[in-house]
Amino acid sequence: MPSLPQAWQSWITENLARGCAPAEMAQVMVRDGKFEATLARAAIEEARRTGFAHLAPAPAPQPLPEIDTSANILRVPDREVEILISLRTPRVVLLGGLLSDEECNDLIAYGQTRLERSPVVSDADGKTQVHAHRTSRGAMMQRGETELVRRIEARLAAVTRWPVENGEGLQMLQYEKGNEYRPHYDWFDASLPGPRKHLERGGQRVGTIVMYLSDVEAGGGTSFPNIGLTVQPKKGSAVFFANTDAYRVPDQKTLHAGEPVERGVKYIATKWLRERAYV
Ligand SMILES: O=C(O)CCC(=O)C(=O)O
Repeated sequence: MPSLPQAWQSWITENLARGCAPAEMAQVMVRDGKFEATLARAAIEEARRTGFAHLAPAPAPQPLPEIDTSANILRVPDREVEILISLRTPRVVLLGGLLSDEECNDLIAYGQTRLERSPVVSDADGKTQVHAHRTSRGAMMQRGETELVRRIEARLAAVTRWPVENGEGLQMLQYEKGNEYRPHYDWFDASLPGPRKHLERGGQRVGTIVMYLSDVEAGGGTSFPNIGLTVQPKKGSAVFFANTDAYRVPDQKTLHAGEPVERGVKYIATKWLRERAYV
């Protein structure tokens, strides 16, 4: 571990000796030490190889939701979806025509009747709470709640090659003028007691799909401040991003925000994908 300060080298060896999980250690190093995830993982790996090989086998890369971006059209059983932009690190894919206009309108009409202020997860106890950082209103749906929801979920599973069972329920969200979701991560921070509780059911949120159900006259883009990217809402399109790498280390580059809507109303549906079945 020659390129790592002595204090961090000691921290790694002590935590490995205590039996801490390498993925969580890498997460702390990225967050608190501002190390690149690859360097953090390599340093932990080296420490395991040299001094702690007997404690646990080296972690193997795990599957992630993934979209085939080898062509400009992705054919799934019930639709042809356009591949508009594909970024490798962080993994971000912009999809065109994922939903039809009718599907967008029907999902809005269905969710519209039961909108409530959208919550965030408390760092302290994991309960959901209303917060000034998230001012949209939304409708939480059960997985498979209607034929339309089932159709969309099956399509998302085909597009991302990720089981329907690993998905949380769809959320339909409405942002009126001034509403926003300030920069945040979708992955759960295992070092905080509240988010850690959410990992018990289905594991980490390894992927996110934001589907745009409406155009927006001004504002309301989904921005990724750490990579200088903003996706403007276009009815029927969607942005997918992977929240962790294949070692389940959360990706700091996935910081993202729903920018304030300036004119018009923004409607989206979001889908969070877990590492295991979400039951
Ligand atoms: O409103 C958006 O564009 C992004 C939504 C979002 O960040 C989320 O639901 O996690």
